[in-house]
Amino acid sequence: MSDPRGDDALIIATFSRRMHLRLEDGAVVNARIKGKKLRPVCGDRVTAVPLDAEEDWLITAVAPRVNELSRQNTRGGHEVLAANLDCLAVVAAGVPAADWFVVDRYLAAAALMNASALLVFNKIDLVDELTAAKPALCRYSQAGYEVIETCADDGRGIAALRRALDGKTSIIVGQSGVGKSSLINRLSSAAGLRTAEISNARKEGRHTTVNSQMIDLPGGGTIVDSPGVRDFAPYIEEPASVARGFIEIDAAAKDCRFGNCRHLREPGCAVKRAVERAAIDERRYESYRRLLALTEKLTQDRF
Ligand SMILES: Nc1nc2c(ncn2[C@@H]2O[C@H](COP(=O)(O)OP(=O)(O)OP(=O)(O)O)[C@@H](O)[C@H]2O)c(=O)[nH]1
Ligand SMILES: [Mg+2]
Ligand SMILES: [Zn+2]
Repeated sequence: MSDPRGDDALIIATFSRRMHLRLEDGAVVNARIKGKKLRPVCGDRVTAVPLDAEEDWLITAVAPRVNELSRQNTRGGHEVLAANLDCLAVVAAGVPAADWFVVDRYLAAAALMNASALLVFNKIDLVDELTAAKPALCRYSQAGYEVIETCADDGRGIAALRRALDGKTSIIVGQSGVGKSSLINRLSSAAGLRTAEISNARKEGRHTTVNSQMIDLPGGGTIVDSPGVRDFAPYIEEPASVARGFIEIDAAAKDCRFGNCRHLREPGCAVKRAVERAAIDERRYESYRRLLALTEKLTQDRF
């Protein structure tokens, strides 16, 4: 029996305005949302009440969030994708070809929401693509990111991935077709997520996963499978915070002459110096500059 004030429940799947909730007693129920203002996402704690003569429950309130993964949309607004996360597992692969700028922006999103981040390079059975990606992967390790190489087909790297996710609430993100759902199916044999071959002609994913859902991992912890993207930019309120999204740039910035250095053309910029002597990867720096420019543009548009 639920008490009249409503159950404290967890959102474990979202289908537009319809949700799956896990109640305190572990039961999973369907739910819809009261009114138009509430926008619960996977990972949200919500208050829900059962409805008379209906199977659905009604979500009446969303608890304050520890953090949220939000994406910028084109008109300066933003959309929350998931909430209350400990870790973002960013997946790339050789096929479809990795877009490292998208990877960078997910890694930045993790840092800015105070979640840990993990770069997963999947499909290492595609040996030529792995060889081609190695220099890029090394630069991420050197910058201080945890990098795990996996093959969802034969299971290589899955134990390391499991250890990295153990006990945490994580989300798996990345381009369509890189193997996010396949990796979760490997991590949990009960997951049974739908996967599909990428298109032959364009070597792109088919956007097989269309909604976010949370899957419990057998060793503890839980992971949200999310729809693949073509592009992603985190929602960032202040351009000054962009540097915090790039851990090696943030570390170098401590030695800049000016506290408000944007690391572009300022004198005494320790970040530019580090790029010049190749201590910071030039492409990562370019990624920082692109995200800063985008954030500045969108911030201006908001006013
Ligand atoms: N060769 C190879 N293929 C893989 C590997 N992992 C996944 N695949 C294949 O890649 C294709 C896409 O896998 P999915 O798991 O559906 O990819 P996804 O990232 O979930 O894609 P979306 O749901 O569209 O975002 C499928 O045909 C998988 O069998 C791998 O390690 N090696
Ligand atoms: Mg998928
Ligand atoms: Zn600087």
